[in-house]
Parts: sequence; structure tokens; C-alpha cells
Amino acid sequence: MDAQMIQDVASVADAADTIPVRFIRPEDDRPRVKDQLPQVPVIDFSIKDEEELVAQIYNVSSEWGIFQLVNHGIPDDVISKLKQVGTHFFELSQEEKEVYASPPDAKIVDGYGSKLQKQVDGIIDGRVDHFYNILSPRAAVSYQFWPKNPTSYREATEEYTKYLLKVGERLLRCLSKGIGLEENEIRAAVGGDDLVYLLKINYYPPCPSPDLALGVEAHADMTAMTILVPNDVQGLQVLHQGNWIDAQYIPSALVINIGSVIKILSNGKYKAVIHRATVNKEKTRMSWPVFMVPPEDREVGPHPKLVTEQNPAKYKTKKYIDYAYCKLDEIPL
Ligand SMILES: O=C(O)CCC(=O)C(=O)O
Repeated sequence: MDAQMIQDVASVADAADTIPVRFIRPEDDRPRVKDQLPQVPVIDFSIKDEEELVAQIYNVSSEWGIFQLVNHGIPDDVISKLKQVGTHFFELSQEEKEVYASPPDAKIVDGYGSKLQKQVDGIIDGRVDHFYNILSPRAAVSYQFWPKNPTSYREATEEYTKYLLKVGERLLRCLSKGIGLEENEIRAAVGGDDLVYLLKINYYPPCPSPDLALGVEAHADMTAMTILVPNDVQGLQVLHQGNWIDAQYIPSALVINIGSVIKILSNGKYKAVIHRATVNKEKTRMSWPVFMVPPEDREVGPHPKLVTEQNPAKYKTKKYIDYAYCKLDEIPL
């Protein structure tokens, strides 16, 4: 693979304490936040009262579309190992990483790549390199894209997956009950056993002018839901009531983003949060989002039980792939 990576650019340009112009965002798209704004809400997943949990998740998902989940049942050492093996991979030489490069124009997204390869109006779309692995379902996993170095990469990532699936499934049940559906109806609507859990590792090298650039530009996730762990470098920002807010780093918490598919399914009751990632002057930021992706041919639309004469469908019903295509090309939903 001949493509250049953000990691290479950062090591040359940042040593000179300059930022190439192609990373500079327009004035109104630079990372500022106002002081004294509300914090992203926190949900305690160990609450015994299931109805109370469902109500809390409904409230934050309809008001914010994002929350931090604590006491989720994934042991700290499982999360630490996931982060260790991903960090180790990004510290390998460029040559070693490129063994796992995503094939150009491939349909599958597994492998190593960079935002450096994508420019909009001459501006790089983000200042981040990334690595993708499908975690589940088993039949969709391509082990040839799983790094052999570090040797514990597969074991650590599979251990995390085991716990993550339980969290993902329980969240889907709560979201389903929250809007008056049977507990398995959202899961079934987003793909059931064919729902794909797709891990992305984001690697944002330090940037000499973090106030001029973005790691990932503002977007909502097109998928059903995203479960993210960050490292301890602040960077995730969410748009809430017209203001950009820092999602504070809470050790051990999972960040849960509602995606556009669940917004559509709920006929707009749930919000898909707009978010972005900033970069840091001295430190490397990393994050590990897992996207819950419906199968391409799954019909996505407002759930029929939620559509009535008084509450007509706010979105069209079409295949997930067609929604994903509109999103990419910014065609209105
Ligand atoms: O790094 C983060 O906190 C956000 C990442 C993100 O939004 C993405 O990869 O789509």
C-alpha cells in the first residue's frame, strides 16, 4: 500500500511545529466549547429495577442520543487488554501495519487505513488513522485482518467481544421497551443474529494546532448504535441544544451513541447524536468504537407499531444500504 498515513504526516510536520493547510478547518468548524454546559448523562447499568433503567435510558436517548454507561459488567482488565493490544498494533512500524491494509475499493471494511485518503474541498476529512475488525457474527469475521502482532490481539479482542455482546443486547432490549415495543423487537428489526458488531480503532497523533483541526468531523453514526471506549485523552464532543460539549473521560465507562437506524425505527423518538473528535497538542488520543451495523438488505423504517394516523411515518422505509448510501452522499433522508 503506497498511501500515506496521518501518523507519517504527524511525525514530519509536527516536528516542525506546523500544520499543513489541508488540515485547517473552516472558521465555524473549529473545536470550541462553551464553559458551564451540562454534562453527558451517566447511566448505572447495575440498577436492579428494570423499569427504572428502561425509563432512564429512554429519557437520555430521546433527549441526548448519547450517554455514558457505568457498572456495565465488563471487567476493567478486559477493557485494558483491548486497549493495550490496539495501542501496541499502532506502535508497530508502518511496514508491519500495512500488511493489514484495507484493500482499495473493497466492499468489506476490515483492515488498516487513514482519513488522509479522503479530502473534501481540499481539506482532509479528519486527522486520524484507523483499523477495522468485524467482531460478530462469527460467519462475518475475517481473521486474515486480525494482527498477529501482538500475539494476544485476538484473545484480548475476543474476550472483550464476549462481554460487549451482552451489553449491546441488553441495551437493545431496554431501548425497545422504552418506546412500548416487545423487548426483542428492535433487535429483530436491526438484523437479529445477523447484526454486525464492527470494531474501529481510531489513532489520532498529537497535532501542533489542535484549535485549527479535527480528528473526526461532525457526524451522526448511520448504524443502529455505537459502544465506544476512549483512552484518557479528552477528545469526544457532542452537539446538544446547539452547543458543543466535551464528553468527559470517565475511567471504565462505555460511551453509548444512538445511531440513525434506531432514530428512524423509533420514528424520531430517539435522537442520533451529532458528534466529532478533537486532537491534542502533546498526546496521542485513541478510541475503540464498536458500530452495530444492520445487514445491507435489511429494510429500515419507522416500526409499524409506532406509526398511526396521529403519528405518521417521519422517514421512508428502505434498505439499510440505501440509507447508508444517502448518508454518505448527503442526500436528504
Ligand atoms: O474518537 C471518538 O471519540 C469518536 C470517533 C467517531 O466518532 C468515529 O470513529 O466515527
